[in-house]
Amino acid sequence: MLTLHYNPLTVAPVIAIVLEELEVDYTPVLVDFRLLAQVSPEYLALNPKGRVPTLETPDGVLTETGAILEYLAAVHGPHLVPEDPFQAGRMRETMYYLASTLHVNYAHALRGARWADTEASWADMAAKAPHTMAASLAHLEGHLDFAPFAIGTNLTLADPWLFVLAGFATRLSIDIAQFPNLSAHQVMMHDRYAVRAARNKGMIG
Ligand SMILES: N[C@@H](CCC(=O)N[C@@H](CS)C(=O)NCC(=O)O)C(=O)O
Repeated sequence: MLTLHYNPLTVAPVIAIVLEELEVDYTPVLVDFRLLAQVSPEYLALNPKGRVPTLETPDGVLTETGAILEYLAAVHGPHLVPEDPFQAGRMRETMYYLASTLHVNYAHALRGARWADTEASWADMAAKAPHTMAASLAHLEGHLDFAPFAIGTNLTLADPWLFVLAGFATRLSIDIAQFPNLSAHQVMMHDRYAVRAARNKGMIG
């Protein structure tokens, strides 16, 4: 049995969507940030980074969205990784970009205290975040296939991740309509059965 520790307003819904895609049974456990549950001793024992998502598996505990996705694909759904090595490389290129650049750009709007100590610095980072986030989205808009999926004609691990993180744009008052490919991808993913299933369980904020 799998247990997913998540918060609906974060990147964690990516994992819920993939679990729904794969029709794998799992137990969702809400990590309530309002109660600072992510830094409770119980949660830190599971994930010392104090972040979501965390997945408890029969093999042990996994953290990091990309690592969890790769595990789920390897165990339950190899079809979510392109067979062609180059296309698989492009999928991971996208995933690493989402994790290390776009998500970090977004976090500067809300989590300045990770990087600086003064309120002026936080305000400066928050003011810059919509610009760096929009630049990341523009990059993805121009470089992914959208055929109709991010990498080619089949859903891959990159799609739910792209869907969730590009969806954060509106929180920074970025008009996603300026990116027609990303907009169409958002609409397509929003209506997918797995996304609706995760949403119905309250796992997507
Ligand atoms: N690199 C991690 C990032 C995880 C992460 O930063 N999660 C955020 C929410 S999107 C979090 O748990 N933040 C809690 C906090 O900062 O207290 C991943 O991709 O899984």
